[in-house]
Formats: sequence, C-alpha cells, structure tokens
Amino acid sequence: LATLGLPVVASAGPTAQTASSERAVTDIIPAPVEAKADAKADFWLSPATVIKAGTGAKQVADYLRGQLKPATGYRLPVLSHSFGLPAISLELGHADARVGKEGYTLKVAKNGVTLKANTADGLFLGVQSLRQLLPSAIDAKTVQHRLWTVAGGSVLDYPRFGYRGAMLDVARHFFNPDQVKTYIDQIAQYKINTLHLHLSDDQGWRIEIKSWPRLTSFGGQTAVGGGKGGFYTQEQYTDLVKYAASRHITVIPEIDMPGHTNAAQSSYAELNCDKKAVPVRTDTEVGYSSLCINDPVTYRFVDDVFRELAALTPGKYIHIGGDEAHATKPEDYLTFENKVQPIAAKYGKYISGWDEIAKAKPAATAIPQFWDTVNDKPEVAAAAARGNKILFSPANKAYLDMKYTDSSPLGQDWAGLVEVKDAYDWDPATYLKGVTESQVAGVEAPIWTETLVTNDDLEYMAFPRLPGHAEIGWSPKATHNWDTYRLRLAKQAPRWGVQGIDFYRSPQVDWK
Ligand code: TNX
Repeated sequence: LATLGLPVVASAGPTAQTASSERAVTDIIPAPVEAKADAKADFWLSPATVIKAGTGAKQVADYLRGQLKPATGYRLPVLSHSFGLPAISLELGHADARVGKEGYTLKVAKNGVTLKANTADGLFLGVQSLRQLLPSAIDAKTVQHRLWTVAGGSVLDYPRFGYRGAMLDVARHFFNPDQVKTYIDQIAQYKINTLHLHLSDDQGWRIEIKSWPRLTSFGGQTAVGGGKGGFYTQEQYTDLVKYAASRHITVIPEIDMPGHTNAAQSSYAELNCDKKAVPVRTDTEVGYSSLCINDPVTYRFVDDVFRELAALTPGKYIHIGGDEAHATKPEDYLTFENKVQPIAAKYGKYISGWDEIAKAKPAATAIPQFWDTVNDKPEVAAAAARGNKILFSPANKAYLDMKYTDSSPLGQDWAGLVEVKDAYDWDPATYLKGVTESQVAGVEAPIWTETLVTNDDLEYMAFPRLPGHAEIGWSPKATHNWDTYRLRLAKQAPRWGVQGIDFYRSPQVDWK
C-alpha cells in the first residue's frame, strides 16, 4: 500500500474491531431471503479498495462510490479490473437464477465483496444491503477517522412483491424538489421502488400544465391552513423523476379526480357545471368537490392534463385518484371513470387509482389501491378475480399520517392509532377476503400532509414505520416476526441519527 502512496494502518486493523456484534447480514432490513453471517469474513474497506464495475454496472458503482466518499474520505476508483487489489465487485449477469429482476447475491469475504444481479436495479438494491453492513458512521457527511469493516457473510435475496411504494401528498402542503429528494434517499435505502406523488387536491395543484396555466399560477398558490403553496415546473418535475430513477425508483404521478378538485375548479370557471369559479379552500374537509361529469370541457381538460403528464412520465402508470367522490353521483362516477381510462390509454399509460375505481371495472392492467380499513370489500375482490393486481395501503396499518398514540404531536386518527407494531403486523396476502398472494401487486405507505409541513415532520411519521412496510413488501413471509424485527429495527436507529432522520422513539422498541 505504501508503494501506492496510500496510508497504511499499522496494528491488527480490521480484526481489532469486529463488526459482528453491531451488525450482520442477518440484521438487514428488509430481511433477506437467505443470509448467513460469518464473523471471520469481515472485509476491511480501505483507500486501496477498488470498485470493480462490469458492463452495465457503472451507474450503481458511481452511486456507491458517492455514498462511501463523504464519511471515509476515500476516492475509490471505479474500474473494470481490480488489478489484484481488494475490490467491491459489481457484476451484472451470471447471478443465481432465483434472484430474478430485482434480486441479488452478496458475498462479503476477507479479500473482497462480490455483488451479483441480473439487472442494474438488482445491483442497486444489493448496494442498499451492503450499506447496512458498514458502521452507521458511513452515512456521515464529513470524514470520520475510523476503520470501516463490512460485516462478513453471504446473502441471497429477491422481493416477495414487485411494487413497494411510498406516497407523498405534496398537495395539502407543498414539498419543494430538494425536500422530495431527501425523502427519496430515505426510502430508497429500504428497497422502496415506487414513489407515488399526490400532485393535486382541493387545496392545491402542484404540477405545471402548460395548456391550463392557471392551475399552478392560481391553484398552486395555496395550501392547507392558507400557507403559500408552490408547484413544480415541468423542468423541475422532470429533474425529480430523473433523480428518483438514479435511485431506481419509478415515480407515479397522481391527479385526483373527479373529486378532490377544488384547486382546479377555483382556477377555471369552465370546470364547474354553473361556469362559476368556486372559492379557494384551505380547510381539510373531503368529499365536497366534483368535476362536471356531463360537460365535454371536462374531458378536454383531462385529455390535456394526461397528455402533458404522460410526456413527463417514463413509467407505465399514472394514478387517477378516484377516492371520496361523495359529491359525484354514483352513476356519474362510473361514466367519468369509463371516459378517462381510454384517455390514459391513448397516451400510452396504464392507470392506478384508489380502490373506488374497482367499481368501474377497469382493464386488468389497472391497479386499484386498497386504502380502506375493512377486511371485506367485494368490489376489490371482484377486480382481483377479473385479473387486476391489488396494491395494499390499508389506512389503519399503512397510513404514515396516522398518529402513533393519542399524544402524538402530529398526524390524524380517523383510521385509528397506529403504533410501530400495528404497522408491521399485517400481511397483504391474507388481509382482504378474496384477495390472495398472487393477486397482490405489493404494498404502499402513503403519507398525507394535512398536518405535516417539514421534512422533520415527514421523518417523524415515516420512521420507524416505513421500514416495516418495506419489509412486508420485500421479505418472505417466513421471516416475518415482530420479536426479531424489533431488535433489527433498534439497530437502524444509529443510522437514522447519522442521517439526520428525526424519528419517533416508540416505547415498543429498545432503542440503543
Ligand atoms: C383520506 S385515503 C384521503 C385523503 C386524506 C387522508 C388523511 C384517501 C384515498 N383519501 O384525502 O388526506 O384520508 O388520512
């Protein structure tokens, strides 16, 4: 090493500080399919380590290099050969067949780390596991002088469900692009692969639509409580979608319709049946607004919005809302849903929507998002029977805006109080009558922001519950166990500390 001009650490180095008591491959959240710890196989990360990136692995290798640099101070080279130096090798292809599209295998040995996957997504998700094998100080933003040992062992891993989502409501309170990027990085570490952005609601419209400029110039200027609001220009939104993609996260944009539309209807008189713009609303009532179902202008509006939105959306899905349309007559609701779906299809997009859309018998590619608190919802089971995959966000389990206890300073309680154990202890494959494992698209944890304004607020509600939903979405059912999960969860807390995540210290977990 000295001949390479690199610092040499005398002493026993890595063996002087074994990783195994603090962290192990068996501690990873979400729990891997198979993990075998080997305390004698710790890898010592040093300035001489090379990140070896095979074909197609360069983006993930650069991401890893960027993750490791601030705390270690090491400028690890990303190379296609390791030249006999100790290496973290990222290899695409030749992975165990079981790992599929998003899985990976990870081997940490004394002489190097090998991560293999069939896709760049798999490598990225494997890197998230690797990060958890390093000391929590690895996430520090400034150089920490210490040894960096990667806990030894091997992992074979792949997800239970393909859709593992988080939803952020940027309509009730606006979150600027940097705030959303912060949340993206926080969720990516738990292998969340979908970010659903709730871009419009009664209190605000947050995405620039060039053919209807007042949606943002007027409808984007308000928020719950009368705050100043905000919106994303199409350029900013595109940048956000790209940032998410760099974290292997697909963005699904939601325009909520035919209810939750007061911001649009206060911006444009023609969107109201009586052709009078409604007053701005910044209270938190729901279910009072409705687009005008039998007026052709409504569908010109939807067409323009979907056309522009689809052009900003590399993902296959757009979310069309559809919840709590109490001000729309049931027959009008069906008329509306049946007219808007072909518009999405015309612009090459499949739809998702809150579970009410199941009543309109959408095409089998549509994903109804179950958000109710009941265990029996016949129209959702009927959709599953017709071939629709169901996304699970039961409000009394998965809503991150529910209070933990009745003394929680933030959040709501209409779906009940949701402590960390409540949030973890459920199974999407047995939750709803008539919907079984193969009919489940996955799990999404929504965070509604009527009471939430800052990233600290989001963090307090999402942590520690979000990692539990991520685990329900990723890990095999056989690994699901609260008693062992709570111990693994406790070990994440120092990481959140270093990352600046302001979490709720639930008394159900013995935090370090
Ligand atoms: C219900 S759940 C809503 C939202 C609220 C949320 C608050 C759903 C699809 N609609 O409009 O923000 O409750 O928890």
